[in-house]
Amino acid sequence: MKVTILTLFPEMFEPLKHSILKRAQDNNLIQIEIVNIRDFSLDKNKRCDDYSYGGGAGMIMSPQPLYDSISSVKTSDSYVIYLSPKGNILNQHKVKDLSCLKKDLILVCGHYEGIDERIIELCVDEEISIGDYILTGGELPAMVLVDCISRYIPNVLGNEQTTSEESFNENLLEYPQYTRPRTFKGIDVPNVLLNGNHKEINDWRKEQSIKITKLKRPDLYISWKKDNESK
Ligand code: 4FD
Repeated sequence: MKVTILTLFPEMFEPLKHSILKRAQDNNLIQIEIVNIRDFSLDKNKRCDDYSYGGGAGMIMSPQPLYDSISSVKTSDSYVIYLSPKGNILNQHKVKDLSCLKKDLILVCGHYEGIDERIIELCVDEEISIGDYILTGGELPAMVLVDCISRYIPNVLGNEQTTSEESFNENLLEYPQYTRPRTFKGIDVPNVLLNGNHKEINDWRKEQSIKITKLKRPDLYISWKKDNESK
């Protein structure tokens, strides 16, 4: 998979150079290219923002540098995503779809009060939001998107990928997990996890997942129940 990120703040993308995403790039499983929108500005001072027609507080990103930077990286395989609070809310199903169906993503990071609407009309295939809150820019959402999409690229995760997202776990929250020591600050690891009976352990974990989901995320619980009725 190839991901091209268009931004006015390329130095913000340092986190993608570490840990699992570093290894994924070193192994050519994912290619991440950061492009500075400012390099495309035809303005004599390289400005990329301007006042809002109609007035109002805040600056808007100008269409020219955005249009030219997108055009410079776009191919017939590109899927252009604009990270914005108005977008379709990201969830694990969407992540899976993007990772499996698209091989060339272009992520446009807005700043200030957003971008000129004509760029959305002309260039953007989909607007995505990572949740109902406002950030200072689309850079963190772009990194969130790259990170969660990468987990579905074969061989990016060392070993554990399959288990947590497999059928029965879909739409369920994770069960509680423990590691050594057996007792910590007076709290014991549940006995069922120590007896080596894998059927009992799996049953306990499933029961915990269902219980926690029902309690904390009734919306997910309903989706899980629906999915499991039709099977
Ligand atoms: N919830 C998100 C995305 C971007 C962002 C921006 C208009 C502000 C939150 C367009 C206004 C972009 C999100 C930049 N904040 N801030 O995914």
